[in-house]
Formats: sequence, structure tokens, C-alpha cells
Amino acid sequence: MPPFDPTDPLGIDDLLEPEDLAIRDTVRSWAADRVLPHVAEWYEQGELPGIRELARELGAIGALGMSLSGYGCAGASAVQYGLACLELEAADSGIRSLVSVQGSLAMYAIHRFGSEEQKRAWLPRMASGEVIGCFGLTEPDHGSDPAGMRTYAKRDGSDWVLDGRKMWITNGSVAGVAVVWAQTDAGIRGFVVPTDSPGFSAPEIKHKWSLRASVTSELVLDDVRLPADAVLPEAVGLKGPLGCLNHARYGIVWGAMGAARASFEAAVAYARTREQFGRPIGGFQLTQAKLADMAVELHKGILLAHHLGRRMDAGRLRPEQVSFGKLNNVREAIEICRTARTILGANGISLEYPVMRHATNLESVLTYEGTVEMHQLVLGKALTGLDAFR
Ligand code: TGC
Ligand code: FAD
Repeated sequence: MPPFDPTDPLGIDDLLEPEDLAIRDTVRSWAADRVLPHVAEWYEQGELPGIRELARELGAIGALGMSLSGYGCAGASAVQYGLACLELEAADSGIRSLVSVQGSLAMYAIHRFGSEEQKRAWLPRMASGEVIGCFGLTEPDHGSDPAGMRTYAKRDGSDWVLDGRKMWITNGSVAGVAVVWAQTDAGIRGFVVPTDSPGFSAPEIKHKWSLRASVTSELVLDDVRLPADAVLPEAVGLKGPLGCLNHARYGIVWGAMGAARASFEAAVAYARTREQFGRPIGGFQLTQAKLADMAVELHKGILLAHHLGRRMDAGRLRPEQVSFGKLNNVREAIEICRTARTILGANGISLEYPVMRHATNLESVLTYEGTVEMHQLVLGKALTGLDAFR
């Protein structure tokens, strides 16, 4: 019988192949070297300096468009991509966001719905991190209900002319290419927009108290003229962007458990050494109950992520199952971080420890890629057959 491993109490690593473990180790050591020593300072300053260099390094370790094939992408499995998301988010949700938006949203949209020319023009440079991408779906007045978007693409001869606003767009101000979703006379279509196009601008959104080590922007499209071949030919209707979201949401199912793991580990370490009433606080039953409950939810969440990853690799992952995972894992991760915060007492609110940073980051993660309520409604509809969105 193998000994009990406090870092893997359920023996989930037994499900992983040597190649999976190697990829996990590579990403973990990159994050330990390049993110962890600096992230508290970035967070405090509300910026992600050196984002272009970080993107190139992430490209070099194969983390951008990781589970896509061809065009310079790593062709990793869904489980391997998930493991990478977990390790990146254990450092900071902002870094995982950078990778999710690049690979699962912007690159995925071009890979899945783009023409051969679009794929060749953009994907290799995005896989290497030379070009950063963003994904513009949300608008100031249309977040959970993107079907009502107002950004419009009208035809002018063979050209397209785009007008509108997108809001809360990760990577927006640093992107070289934006995948922008817009209404057209023939329904919602996706457009590949070089960000140096006249009429395009992306002012950064400041004063965030969550995801502070991440670039978030507005996209402004004022008469942006694009050639006929800027449209993604294979995406018509809302199922285009929603199909991309499945992929990114799947990465978050894993990523959220990274933030939870980092907070849990900080709480365990603190509880073993911090003494009150003459004993380590980890020796008190109430602290142990918290730690046990956190461990249970953490490893159940990782097991769920793994299960969904295997389904994705088998081509059997349904959107409702992704909603199940995102709803559970982000909600439990934030609870784990908040409980970790209590174990650290006053130190829990300090940036010297990661728990408050992770907890506040997860407030965004709870909202983006579909709010908790949207995923409850997706499941509610699947369970009852009744649509409660409208
Ligand atoms: P509904 O009528 O249900 O569906 C319209 C069409 O889409 C199809 N569909 C899907 N297809 C693929 N995957 C899914 N998950 C799908 N869900 C629906 C559906 O079959 C239908 O197809 P068809 O052929 O009949 O036309 O649409 P609805 O208007 O009722 O909306 C459904 C709802 C509310 C679930 C959807 O609008 C939704 O998911 N809203 C949440 C919006 C959202 O998640 N936005 C995220 C923006 S991107 C982002 O946050 C990036 S942050 C990343 C980071 O920094 O890490
Ligand atoms: P709303 O849709 O206005 O919702 C407000 C509240 O009402 C929520 O609690 C919601 O669940 C609830 N609600 C709405 N409708 C219903 C209903 N029918 N029943 C019950 N409750 C309901 N978007 C992008 O397109 N690209 C990005 O890269 C991106 N990055 C982001 C980065 C950050 C840091 C953040 C915070 C957001 C980002 N978003 C991005 C936007 C994100 O996807 C939206 O914020 C999200 O979809 C919710 O939209 P909203 O904020 O407009 O909230």
C-alpha cells in the first residue's frame, strides 16, 4: 500500500502519464521562476510589466494554444492543457487568463472557425507569443446576454465596416489581433481585426480590485474597415463564440483549483508554525476541520477536472458538463481561499501571503466566462428542460 501523500491524498497522480507529469513540472517551474517572485508587486501596482516577454516565454514552453494541433501549436491533450492551467493559476489567475484568452479564445476561434489563410497568417505567431490576441464578446450593456450585442458589421462593397464597443476585454491593450464578435445582416459573425486598423483603439481599464496583474481593456471600433476575408467563415450565430467559451471554461475548471491549492498550502504551512495559547494553531480541532474540508473540496475539484479532461480528450465533453465543472470548482475555490484567509488571521489580508490575492482574483473568475448564475441556469435547463434565462 503506498503511503498517504498530503499533497495528493486521493492518489490522482496515478491517473497521469509520465508526459503529463513532465508538462506539469515544466509549467510549475516556469511559474515559480518567472511569476511567483514578482507577482505580489505586480498585483500591488496593478500591472503586468513585461507581458510581451512573458508571452514569448509561455510560447517557448508550448503553453499558448497548447491543445490545438498544427500551426506551431503543441498538440497537447486536454488533460495536459488543464494541468498547465492549474499550475499557472496557482501562481496567479492573471497569468492563466493571459494564456486562456490567447489559446482557448483568440487562437481557438481562428483554429476552429478560420480560413486556411487566417490560420497561417496568425496562429504560428500567436503560438510563439510574438502576437498577443484578445476576444471581444462582452459589451457595456450586454454581458451575460451576448445575443443582444450592438456592435455591428455592415457591408460596404466587399469590405466590412465595424462599429461598436466591447468591455472588460482581457489582453485588449496589448493585443496585435482581436477576435471581435458583431451583429451582421446574417446573424452574429466573428472578425479577425488587426489592432493597428484605423478606427480601432483599446483603452485600458484601471482601478480594478481583482485580476490586478492582468491587462483588461475596452475595445472601441469606430468605422473600422476590414477586407472581405476578415470574417471567420465557419462561425455563424452565437454558437460560434459560445463554442470557444467551452474550451476556455474547461481550462478554468482546472485553473481555479490552482488558486485553491496555493491558498490551501499557505494555510497548512501557517497552521503548523503559528502558535497561540501555547500550541500551533494547526493542533486545534477547529483549524483541522477547516483544513480537512478544504482538502476534500480541493481534491474533489481536481478529480472532477481530470474527469472532464478525459471526456474532452475522448470528444465526449458536453457544454453542460463544462458548466457543472466551472460552477463547482470556482465556487469551491473561492471558499477555500476565504477559509485559508481566516486561518492566517490578520496576515491573511497581507500581500506577503497569496491567499487574499487569489480570493480577490477569483471574484473575477466567478463572473467571467459565464457567471455562477448562468451556469446554474444552464444546468437548470438541462435538468428540467425549461429555459429560465428569459
Ligand atoms: P441559446 O439560444 O441557448 O444558444 C444560441 C446558440 O448557441 C448554441 N449554444 C452553444 N454552442 C456551443 N457551446 C455552448 N456552450 C452553447 N450554448 C448554447 C445553442 O445550441 C444555439 O445554437 P443554434 O444552432 O440553435 O443557433 O443562447 P442564449 O441567448 O439563450 O444564451 C445562452 C447563455 C446565457 C448560456 C449564453 O449566452 C452564455 O453563456 N452567456 C454567458 C456569456 C459569457 O460567458 N461571456 C463570456 C465572455 S468571454 C470572457 O469572459 C473571457 S474572460 C477570460 C479570461 O480572462 O480568462
Ligand atoms: P451582467 O450580465 O450584467 O450580470 C449581472 C448579474 O446579473 C450577475 O450576477 C448575473 O449572473 C445576473 N444575471 C444576469 N442575467 C440573469 C438571469 N437571466 N437570471 C439570473 N441572474 C442573471 N468578456 C469578453 O468578452 N472577453 C474577455 O476577455 C473578458 N475578460 C474579462 C476580464 C475580467 C477581469 C472581467 C471581470 C470580465 C471579463 N469579461 C470578458 C466580461 C465577462 O465575461 C462578463 O463580465 C460576464 O459575462 C458578465 O457580464 P456582466 O459583467 O455584464 O454582468
